Amino acid sequence: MAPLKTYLLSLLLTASPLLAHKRDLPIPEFTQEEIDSGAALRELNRIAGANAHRLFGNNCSPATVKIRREWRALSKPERRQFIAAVKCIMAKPNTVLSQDEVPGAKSLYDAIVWAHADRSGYMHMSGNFLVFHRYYLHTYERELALCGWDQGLPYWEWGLDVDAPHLSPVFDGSDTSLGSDGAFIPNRPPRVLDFIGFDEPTIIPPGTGGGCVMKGPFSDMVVRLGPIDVLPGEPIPSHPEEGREENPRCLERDLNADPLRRWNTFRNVTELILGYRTIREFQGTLDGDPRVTRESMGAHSGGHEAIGGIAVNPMLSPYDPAFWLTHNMLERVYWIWQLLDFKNRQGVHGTGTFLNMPPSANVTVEDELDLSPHNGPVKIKDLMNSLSGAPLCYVYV
Ligand SMILES: *[C@@H]1O[C@H](CO)[C@@H](O)[C@H](O)[C@H]1NC(C)=O
Ligand SMILES: *[C@@H]1O[C@H](CO)[C@@H](O)[C@H](O)[C@H]1NC(C)=O
Ligand SMILES: [Cu+2]
Repeated sequence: MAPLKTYLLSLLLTASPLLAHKRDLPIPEFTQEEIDSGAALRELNRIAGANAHRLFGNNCSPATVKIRREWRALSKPERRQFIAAVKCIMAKPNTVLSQDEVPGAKSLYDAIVWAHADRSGYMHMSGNFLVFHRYYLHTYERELALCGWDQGLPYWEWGLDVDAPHLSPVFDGSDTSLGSDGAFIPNRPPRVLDFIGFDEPTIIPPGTGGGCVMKGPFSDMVVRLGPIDVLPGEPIPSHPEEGREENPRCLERDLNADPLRRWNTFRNVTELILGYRTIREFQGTLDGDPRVTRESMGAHSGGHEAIGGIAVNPMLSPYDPAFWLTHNMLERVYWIWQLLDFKNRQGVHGTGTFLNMPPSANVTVEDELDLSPHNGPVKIKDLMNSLSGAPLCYVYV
């Protein structure tokens, strides 16, 4: 095993007498300062990792487990290697998705984005939401491995960047970032988001960009599919008719501290993990589900709005290479939450359609998720343990 991996695993698994523990570790009381500084979240991640050690299945071991780290924990050569793997997926021709169906899907990356667009109404605001994105990230991680990045998918720790996302090592425009902010477009109106089920619209002031990503690795990226307009106040559909042709344009971004401060601080994330015991409340709160909360947005949309540009389109958001890092942070929050009480947090909640429109049956863990043509069907219950090896095999540090 590589020395770095050995070291990270020792941090994760040798919480000394804890290796012998059979039950989940107790959760300590945290001070407000520990919560606001991120120390509490770090400790919760450590406890989750210690609880996880007994869950290794046959096809996943300390030697093979992928360690998902924060972007800043990667060395600069590692960041460059990761970026090269993303570009490799973008450079591979699409050989999986039918050209009759989606003529504009020229690259493998386009085809992966379409897998999200085509299922949008079925895995947003539905019982599939967390587990679908879990499987989607895993599938992308597998493609990255085929492109030379065989480590865990990195994540973006929002709490470190709530004041200035454009200065974040994720977005600073250096050759070790995912590219800069978009070019600044002045005098834009705020976004007025009329979410279904809320009386008042949610107002997001414009961010610091708005135009094409200017500097760094993805300033020359070509976005091909879309646009697909999602009408305000209407449910998000699946199988969109439009947006299937090739329509080359730049990657747009509009980095924005405002949503991060409102929904993605260390306090917000820590309260999400500690404040809710059922999957209904936990998922409903992080996703601003009107059936569960009076807060029209949560950490999920907050992460998208903080990136702006195509990342706020519920169908095409995976076009932004940062989509994978913000969703991986959300997945980390779900992973920690689950592992703090693993045996009681095995369920899903909700039906199989966006806000149950049109009405559909409750999703159950016996149902299958399908990611064709990128990955095979998998039972939701087989996505509950990230260490089963069937198919998942990762931890967060
Ligand atoms: C998120 O946390 C910040 C402080 O870190 C707080 O001001 C804000 O009200 C929180 N948002 C929610 C929805 O609780
Ligand atoms: C679906 O789930 C809801 C909430 O858990 C429950 O009230 C309802 O009875 C379920 N519907 C069916 C058809 O099982
Ligand atoms: Cu999504």
